[in-house]
Amino acid sequence: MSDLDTLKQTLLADVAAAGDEAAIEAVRVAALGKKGSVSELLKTLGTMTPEERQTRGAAINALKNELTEAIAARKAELRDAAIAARLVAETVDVSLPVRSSPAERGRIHPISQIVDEITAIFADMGFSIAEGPDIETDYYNFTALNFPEGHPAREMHDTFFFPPDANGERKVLRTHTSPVQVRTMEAQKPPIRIIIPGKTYRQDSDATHSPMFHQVEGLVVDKTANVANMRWVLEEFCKAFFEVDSVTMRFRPSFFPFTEPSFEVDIQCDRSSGPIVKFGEGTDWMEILGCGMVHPNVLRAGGLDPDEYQGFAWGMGLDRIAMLKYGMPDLRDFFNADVRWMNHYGFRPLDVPTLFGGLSA
Ligand code: 2NM
Repeated sequence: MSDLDTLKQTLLADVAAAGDEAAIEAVRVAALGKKGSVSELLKTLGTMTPEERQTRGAAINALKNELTEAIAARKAELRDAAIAARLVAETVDVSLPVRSSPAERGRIHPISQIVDEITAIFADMGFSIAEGPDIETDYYNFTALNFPEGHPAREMHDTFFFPPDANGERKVLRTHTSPVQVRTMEAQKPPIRIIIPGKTYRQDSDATHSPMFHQVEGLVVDKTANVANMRWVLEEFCKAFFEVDSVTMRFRPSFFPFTEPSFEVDIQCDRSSGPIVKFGEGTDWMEILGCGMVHPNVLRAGGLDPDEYQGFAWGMGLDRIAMLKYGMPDLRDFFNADVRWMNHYGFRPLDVPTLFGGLSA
């Protein structure tokens, strides 16, 4: 075999063995580059006799042409293979299910849903929302609300106290949202129609009590507000909230420092059909809220003259109501941040409660 045949065999084997586009380019440079093996042979053409050039020269040129073609063909092959591999790797299976958006997967906590429902009901009656700080002064949480110093009702609330500050003042975690009513009376002229949803705190923890819980309170102040108005507002609220056409309510005399007279309100219900209570009918009574006419001392604390203005107010705990409305057995589950519980009891973010849509539709 001639030296040219041997070189050709070697180079064609290299071409066939090149596994990617970089490898085939390396083969090309080694053979046909400036100092490549075939290029070196081509340089010898000038030193040949005319006879040599016709035989050996032609053979060298044939080798060059054959090799050039082989390299081009292998290059094309490798490029096609690379494209085919990319197409396989980058395939999108359009028949796979789409992952749902965060707005679909997320859930509204039942307490937030209840607040939204209650807000929708009272907004429809012309109330606005008021809010205030969770950390309150002793004055707004107790004194302004007609809890005298040393009054046993201060202990009744099982208050969380902060350590005294530099001035000896001891802040508290508010035990009710009522401080917001006083702050609103100070800031705003009657007529006042507000509801106050928020977190409240008392040292108490079992299946039906959490040290952090939720209230919605309400306040109406004008020149003629009276018990009959209060009764109508609360009845309309209960019908809308429990989604029934009529309710039977019972007002029992009670005591709160901030109202006089004071009442506890029961609603007729039916507990015979399991954990979800039916409201508005049946033979049982369930306490759902406290209310009363705002005490003159509280109006005074709010900067209002009790001989000119009168008001009524009420308060209800949301957590227990949510448990009863949605059939949840243990209050402590509310605040465990367990995603399985949220998926079961939570509400879809885009199902916003409205009165015209039916609250829970
Ligand atoms: C209740 C029951 C009865 C109430 C009173 C006031 C204020 F500040 F206006 F006097 N706010 N909330 C009130 C009255 C709250 O919760 C069971």
